[in-house]
Amino acid sequence: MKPRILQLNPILIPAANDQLAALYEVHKYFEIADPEAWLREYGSSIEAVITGGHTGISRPMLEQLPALKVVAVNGVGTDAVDLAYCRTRGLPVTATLGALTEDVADLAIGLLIAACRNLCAGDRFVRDGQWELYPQPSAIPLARRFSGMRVGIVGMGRVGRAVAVRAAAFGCPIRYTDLRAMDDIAHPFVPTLLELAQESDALVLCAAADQAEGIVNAAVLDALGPSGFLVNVARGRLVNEADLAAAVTAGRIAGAGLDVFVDEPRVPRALRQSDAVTLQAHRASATWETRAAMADMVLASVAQALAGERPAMSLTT
Ligand code: 8YV
Repeated sequence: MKPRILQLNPILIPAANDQLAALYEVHKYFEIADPEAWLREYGSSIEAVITGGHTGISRPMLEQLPALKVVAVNGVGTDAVDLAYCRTRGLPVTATLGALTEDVADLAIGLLIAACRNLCAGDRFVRDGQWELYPQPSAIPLARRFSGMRVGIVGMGRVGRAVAVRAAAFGCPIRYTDLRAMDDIAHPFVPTLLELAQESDALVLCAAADQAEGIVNAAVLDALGPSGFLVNVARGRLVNEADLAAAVTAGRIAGAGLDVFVDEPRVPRALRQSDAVTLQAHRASATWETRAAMADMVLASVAQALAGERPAMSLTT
């Protein structure tokens, strides 16, 4: 009999789904009509869970899966999994470490350029036929230069470092904040987010959200100021969204580029209606190349755990 695995999030790589189906009895939780009844009946036989970084897995669900040998997160964020509880069970929680770094950093820079150069508003202006109606160059306000902007990176992990490399190539002075200064980073460390915001033209959020919620609040946004930009490719809950919406609406910051939100897929109306904000639907890792590499890591983690080995990408065992 094939081991039974539970998938909480779709994997978008057909070859990976074929491999999963060949090796395991795969149950797609998101397609089950009565998931609670299903869990009661089959929970005790599930040996592996595959989930997304944002989706994670709840503690009550983990408690209904006593035979579980691995939680394989198809992503790098593990803030939606109770790692401490998994440690007490000796349960490996794996992530796709390193697989999505480049894509997430690419999108961070893309969002920042889109926000400060008004790319999406410009696109809408042309697409809607407004250019023909208002052909004078004065019809569109001048934008803000990206090259040379003072970039403040919040969270100098893999993604933060990759953002720094890219921003440095645009001649941007870089500073960063994190839980502590890092010996192997030449850029100046700034101990508090508030000071970093004061010293930056753009704040780029690349931090894990395990220990931080609502850290970008009204005070930080006011420190960033009316010519400052915010980019978030990490987790929505790092930002106090009501404070951000108020700051954007009142012009207390210049704009934002956002890939992640507090309550996805719901995005506050004020952000959706603002031309100063460039929005994405949590797409930073969504390329064929990265998702294929992530799926390979997920498959490897499940195979290692079910073979009785410690998965190489385990964060808890
Ligand atoms: C993915 C993410 O979109 O890596 C993460 O933590 O949130 C994202 O890159 C998600 O995990 C895809 O399932």
